[in-house]
Amino acid sequence: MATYEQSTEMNELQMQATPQLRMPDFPSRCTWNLGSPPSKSPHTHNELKNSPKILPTVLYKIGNTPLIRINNIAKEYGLKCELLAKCEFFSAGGSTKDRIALRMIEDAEKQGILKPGDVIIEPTSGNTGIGLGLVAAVRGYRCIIVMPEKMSLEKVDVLKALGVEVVRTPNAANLNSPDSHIGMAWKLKNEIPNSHVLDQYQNAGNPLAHYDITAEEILDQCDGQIDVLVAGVGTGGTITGLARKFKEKCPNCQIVGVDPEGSNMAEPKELNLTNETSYEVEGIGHNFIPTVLDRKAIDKWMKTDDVESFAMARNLIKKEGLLCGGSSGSAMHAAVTVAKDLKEGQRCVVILPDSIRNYMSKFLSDNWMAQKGFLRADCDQESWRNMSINQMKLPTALTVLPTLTCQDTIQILKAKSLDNAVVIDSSGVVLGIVTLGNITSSVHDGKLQLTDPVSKIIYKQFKKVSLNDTLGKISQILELNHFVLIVHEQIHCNGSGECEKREMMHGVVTFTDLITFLRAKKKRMATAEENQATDFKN
Ligand code: P1T
Repeated sequence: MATYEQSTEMNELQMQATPQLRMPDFPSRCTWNLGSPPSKSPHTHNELKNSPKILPTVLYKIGNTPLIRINNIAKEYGLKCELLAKCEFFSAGGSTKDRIALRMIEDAEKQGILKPGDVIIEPTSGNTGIGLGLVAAVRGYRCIIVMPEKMSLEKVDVLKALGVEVVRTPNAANLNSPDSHIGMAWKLKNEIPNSHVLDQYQNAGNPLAHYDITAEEILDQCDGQIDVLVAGVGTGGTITGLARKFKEKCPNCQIVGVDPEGSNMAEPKELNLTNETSYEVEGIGHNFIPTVLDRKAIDKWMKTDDVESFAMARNLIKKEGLLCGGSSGSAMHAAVTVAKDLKEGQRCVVILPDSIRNYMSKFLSDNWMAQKGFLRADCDQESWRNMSINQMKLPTALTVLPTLTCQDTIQILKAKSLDNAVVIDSSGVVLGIVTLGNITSSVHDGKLQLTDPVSKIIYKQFKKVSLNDTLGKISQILELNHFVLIVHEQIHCNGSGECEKREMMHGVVTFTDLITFLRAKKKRMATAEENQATDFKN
């Protein structure tokens, strides 16, 4: 059993007596030694408990996450071993950090540090914040979360929904600066009475939550047989807690830490040499060594980059149905590399720390991936995004007045083999668009009469772009708008020599237009490839 010199008294000291900034890379004074008896531990230890049938609060749904076999990806990489994912996104707050949030709060409550009505402040990349916000909501604490700007808006929105106050800090702020997320948290702690920074970077409850519970769950799920464990490293709490327990209970298990390119935590330090200065994957990597990270417990480090991490996270969603986040992709990418050397009957466990919920507007979005240059070059999606609208060769747009009846509009559209018409008022201002499909289905459903004017069924949400804009931009706009109006500028001069710029409508693009164009393009490319292959054979 582990012993940690970084005792509860030390935490109390940190939180109350010395309210100035506590550096997150303060050297660890933990005295954990392999084989030291539980009686020597200065900490309380929690045990795995069976879940009651009716849960008293949502906090009982923290942890106890499933271990799920990875089938299709393992086959794709030709792995002989068993690949298993510890799916932490099934926890109540959606991440592995729920566990440490509960543990740190319960420890502080037991020590009498945290009292009803107190304020919890925490620097975090977001998930610890959501975990703390969840516990704070149930237990009635005020919670302030300090988070670098890099972290997703989805996390901010979840935090706000939990009633948490969110403070954003610049990404580039130096660790020692009061503007960094850690510096700002301690600054706020100094200003706000009865506030506490539980401090995941130094709090012994962080690795202990994983030593006591997560590790025991995995050992139980694997009947004690684990050959390799792979986990991303942020504070290092997860990997340190797991590694220490595994060193005691399955000592042959190799512990692999995953560190993103641009971070400096991996060893040997040559591994960290790179031109990358920043990375988009959230939650892992730092340019300091957190106090709670025990690098001696890690047998091997692997570096991962954004492209391979997000590609693998998308693969986990697409091929295994696991709705995980970006750092899960980093860990799984490292895992499939390490697991290639494992034999049949061996087992590799990978930690998937959080959920896609945190990244809906980020790596789940093709547009975001394309803008960041993360879509692989061999992916057709990237090439079309850079094409200009000009290349779509749009048909001349048909314009109709809002007073035209639905019946007449249907007839005109059919006669001209068009799918939509732009509705303009008598002065030429664009009011919106009507589509053949929407008019006919609305008439069919009885929501509209053939004699009604088309003004009743206009799609009004649109944005303007110029002919030189890209299809990538169009597709992004079409995610939130009914259509895109393509305009070009003209200089109009009247008889008295006064000139003004006027926007002239060139055409419209709907989602259907874009899809039809892309399908046709794909077909043309396939035919060209086939012809090339035939020529080659001949
Ligand atoms: O902190 P650690 O136990 O090393 O877990 C790393 C990690 C991996 N993946 C994601 C998505 C994470 O959010 C984290 C760690 N997160 C924080 C440190 C935080 O404040 O949320």
